[in-house]
Amino acid sequence: MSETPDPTPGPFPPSEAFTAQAVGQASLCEDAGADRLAFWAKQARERLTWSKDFDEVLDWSDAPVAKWFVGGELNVAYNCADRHVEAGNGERVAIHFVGEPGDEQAITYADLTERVQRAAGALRAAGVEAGDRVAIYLPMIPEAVISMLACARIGAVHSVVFGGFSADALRTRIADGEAKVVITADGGYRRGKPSALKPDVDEAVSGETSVQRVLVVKRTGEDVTMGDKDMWWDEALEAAEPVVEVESFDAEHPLFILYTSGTTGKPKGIFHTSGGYLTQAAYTNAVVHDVHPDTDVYWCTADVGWITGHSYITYGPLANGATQVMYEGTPDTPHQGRWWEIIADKKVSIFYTAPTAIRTCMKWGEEIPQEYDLSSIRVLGSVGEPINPEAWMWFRDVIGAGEAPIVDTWWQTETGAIMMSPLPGVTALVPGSAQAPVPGITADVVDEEGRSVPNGESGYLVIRDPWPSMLRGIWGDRQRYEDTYWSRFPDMYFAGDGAKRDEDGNIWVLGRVDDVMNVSGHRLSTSEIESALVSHDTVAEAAVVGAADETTGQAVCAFVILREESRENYAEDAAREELVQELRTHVGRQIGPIAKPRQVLVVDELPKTRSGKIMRRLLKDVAEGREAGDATTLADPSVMAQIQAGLKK
Ligand code: 6R9
Repeated sequence: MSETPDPTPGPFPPSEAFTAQAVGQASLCEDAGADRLAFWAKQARERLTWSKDFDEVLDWSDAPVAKWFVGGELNVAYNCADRHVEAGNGERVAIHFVGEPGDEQAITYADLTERVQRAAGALRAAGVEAGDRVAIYLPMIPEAVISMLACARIGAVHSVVFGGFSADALRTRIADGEAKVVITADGGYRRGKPSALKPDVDEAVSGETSVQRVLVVKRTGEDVTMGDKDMWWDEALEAAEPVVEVESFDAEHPLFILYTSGTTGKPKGIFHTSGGYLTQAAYTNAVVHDVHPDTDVYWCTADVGWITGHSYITYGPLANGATQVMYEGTPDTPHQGRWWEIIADKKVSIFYTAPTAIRTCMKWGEEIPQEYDLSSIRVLGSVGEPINPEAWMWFRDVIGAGEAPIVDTWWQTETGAIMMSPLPGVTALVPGSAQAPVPGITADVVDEEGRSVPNGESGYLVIRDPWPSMLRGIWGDRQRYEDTYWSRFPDMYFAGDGAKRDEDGNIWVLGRVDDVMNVSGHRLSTSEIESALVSHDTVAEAAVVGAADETTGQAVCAFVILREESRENYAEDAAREELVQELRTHVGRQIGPIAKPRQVLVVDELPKTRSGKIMRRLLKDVAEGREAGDATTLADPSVMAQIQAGLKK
């Protein structure tokens, strides 16, 4: 690296050697440019096995709900498991599982197929039929992937709920999707200790519920209470008749629901279907991550509870027949070199992670990864939030030996698969920018009126044409789907992100333009956390902002006003500090630990406009330690001075 940091490092063109072997070649862009629908039809036919070919590529007559590969039929689980065995690759490892305590499993495609068939049988025995919903609440263990594929095998719709979410969050997601069965575990390992999951499920399915059966994987062996609905996973699989037959489902058969934060308090059940989703997941995993299934070892560090885990652990890599690493725990257990140790041990060649993790590793120091042999690495990827050029350069220099291409992939739960990214064998890389839509996708940056902005200007990120893995809606709420994504600009999908087009035409995603925060690459809604805060007895009103944070990108900062009757009780510093800790824990319990505010500031007033809208922009200034900006539209302009004076006390 140079002595004085170059403000705009790069661009870095691919080496000739890399380009020569790359899966994604420049011809992709030409093909997609010449005939977009024919291009997608080709991807669908070449990458997937259909039991019945489709007769129409796209039906957009019910816009904005698309139908892709109309008339086609397939089985998603067969595409991710059985067919690789049939092709003679049954002995290839599908998943190298590494548990946090150090236990390992090498699961071949033959093993995976068998375990999925048995799990599908257990679901059937539990009364699950095609179209029924199954909630999956598991740690990062192979059963998470196996359960998802077991659902797909029999046409059931999975709804994976991140294991870090609370019982309350699980309950609302179960209720919204009316799940019939829950798949969970006694617990998982987290930071060197067993962390229980089953008690949260017990709470979530207590009282009135749609859930008829709970299947419990034994992972930690800790004591759990087994009630009437509960059955051990192993016993259920043992007793069940494996589902060996491969049933065909329509290309538009529902595959999963995944909840994500919106601008209102109620999480949105993003709904995806089969043929188009799997096509784009497989295609992007192949051409963006440059996966060569017979030689590469791929590792995506996401949790299956997020869309990244769905598309780039379960569906994309397994559809491609790749070998991947799956790791249960945190990067610093038992030591801060754990990830690099796994890379060296398993000879990981493609490593896909999040900027927040990269920045954390930077903080721990480059001596740690330098102790390990990372020479197997040849492609690096980033997802979840903008990656700052410093982190990009560190990632490439320290983890990628100064050579590995980095693919900065922009996409969303809603888009289902990668939408923008450089192609590692084609694009000259610009650190910090997702650069351009992948071939087949039409993204644009537009102004308030929906006109493309010229180079050098900023605007809103939109997608102009339907794409195969696009969401088909919000579960049970078509109107909300149309309002949220299709009302801001006519005939264009509005992603909720701001973006800039630089002088060379590269697109830089700037972050959300709505009330959604991005903490460590996880989406959180300000209003959801605000509702959690006001549900506490002492809180009258709350305002939450995402403040810039060096490691997590954004951090949750909350401003609360206490109820009249509580004020006196918390006038003293010590009592107030105790309350602040209690409120943090309260949010953690209501939503999940990731939503815990970094800071809770007790204030007497909140800055509001005359129409009563909280001016979060001003609170953000305070949370980020700046002098508050223009406060002239406040109903009471002295409020900001009061807040700042109060905080200095
Ligand atoms: C895959 C995923 C989506 C939001 C998205 C944007 C941000 C994701 C990004 C990025 C800049 C990238 N985001 N990738 N911003 N550069 N490469 O993260 O899905 O959890 O739904 O979040 O994340 O703000 O709108 P999801």
